[in-house]
Amino acid sequence: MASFTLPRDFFFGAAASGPQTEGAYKAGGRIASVWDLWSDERLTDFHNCVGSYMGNDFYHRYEDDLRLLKSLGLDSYRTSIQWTRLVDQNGQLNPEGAAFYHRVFAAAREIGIEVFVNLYHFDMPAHLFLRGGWESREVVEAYAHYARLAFREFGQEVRCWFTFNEPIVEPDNRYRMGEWYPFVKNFTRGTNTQYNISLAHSLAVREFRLAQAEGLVRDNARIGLINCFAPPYTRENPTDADLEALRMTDGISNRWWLDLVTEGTLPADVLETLADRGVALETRPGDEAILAQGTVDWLGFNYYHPERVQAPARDTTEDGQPVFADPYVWPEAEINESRGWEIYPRGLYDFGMKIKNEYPGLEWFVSENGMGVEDEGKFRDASGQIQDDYRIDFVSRHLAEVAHAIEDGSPCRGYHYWAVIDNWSWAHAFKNRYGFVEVDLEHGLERREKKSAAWLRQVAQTHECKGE
Ligand code: BGP
Repeated sequence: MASFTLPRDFFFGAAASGPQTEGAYKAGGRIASVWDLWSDERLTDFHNCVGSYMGNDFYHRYEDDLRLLKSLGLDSYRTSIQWTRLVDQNGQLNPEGAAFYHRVFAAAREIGIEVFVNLYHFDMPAHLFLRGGWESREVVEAYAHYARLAFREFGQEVRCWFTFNEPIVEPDNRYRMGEWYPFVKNFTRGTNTQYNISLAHSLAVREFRLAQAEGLVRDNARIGLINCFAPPYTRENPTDADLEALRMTDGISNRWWLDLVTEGTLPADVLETLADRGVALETRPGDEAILAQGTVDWLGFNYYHPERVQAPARDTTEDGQPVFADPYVWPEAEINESRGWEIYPRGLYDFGMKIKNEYPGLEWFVSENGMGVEDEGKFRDASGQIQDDYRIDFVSRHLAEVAHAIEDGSPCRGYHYWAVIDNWSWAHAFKNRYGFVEVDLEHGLERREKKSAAWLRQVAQTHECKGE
């Protein structure tokens, strides 16, 4: 394991989301989400046919789970409000849903865990999805309305707010690559959903500032955006075409959001290339003024893997969709075989330097980082405990890069590990486990510490790791 020392005033916590933990999908007036729709229609798409219904039962166990996080030395917990739980079919506040989140926030406050609240984690209400989802301006307005209700309902209880988790993922997975329901493979439709999500984000920031100006949100509250800004790389000795692939990959996945949240604009060079390549954005008069309100107070960076690209073998697909880059497999890449993702801790340092140099003054934190491993049962020792030394190695190496970035002047304020307690993960369900704490599906979802939990406790409490 790697050694490092982190600042004293650096927060250390856990990240999760409502739809991946809560379960109780019909309790307390919750309405169906797009994930329930997909699960109802094609349950076999989900690993072991485990659909979106169960989470890890946080809905019933939140007090115990929060105590468990506290006992691990953690000081903060990011989760998301489920739009489907807080707001009913008619766009009105669901009092039972609101009461649940009030209880969760109160329980966290009581034991000294700060809650970070995200408003959207890929979980659109099904009825809005069926009315066009992110392709519809009506849905953009509905999201802004939901955000307004949330800020006003919990504004005195929450200090750290986020509009979206990984806003690039639904455009990519649902509309460009066709991997998630409704399995569309259309670059232009994907880019228009990305554009509409950018408007939705900006409208939510405006709602936040309005509520704060009215005294309904705490003065010291902050709003941010969380994204997986996968640092882009290309091959050594790149050609001009490789560099062009890098520019557009970085432009669409990273600079799009970074410019939006720091300048309130979208990158002109990217918009120009998209227009040249026939990707027509459905803009309306007044959009620029909306986007201008999308600047935030800080950023969350979800980091799992870098993005390596090279010049595409062809410029368009058979059906005429533009191709801007092909994946590049770095011969020296270290791969997490369970997930197929490259392990490259240095990406955290590189991102830290990019922020320091290109977006000076912008504070950030690692909002997700973690290692998902399939079939962890095979690592149990005689006592039944999972011996996950690989997780200690993974996290310590990433934290060493965070410490290095901070030493070199990047304003990184904290670290949240993804899924300290195992949870449900979209179509992969419970295939890859991320937790320092196991959730035993065979024994009533019982929580059991893995070997790495003791290591985490030590590091979270001391902000230090001495290595081996
Ligand atoms: C991030 C998401 C999380 C979580 C994580 C792990 O992109 O924000 O919701 O799922 O990835 O990925 P996966 O579950 O696909 O292995």
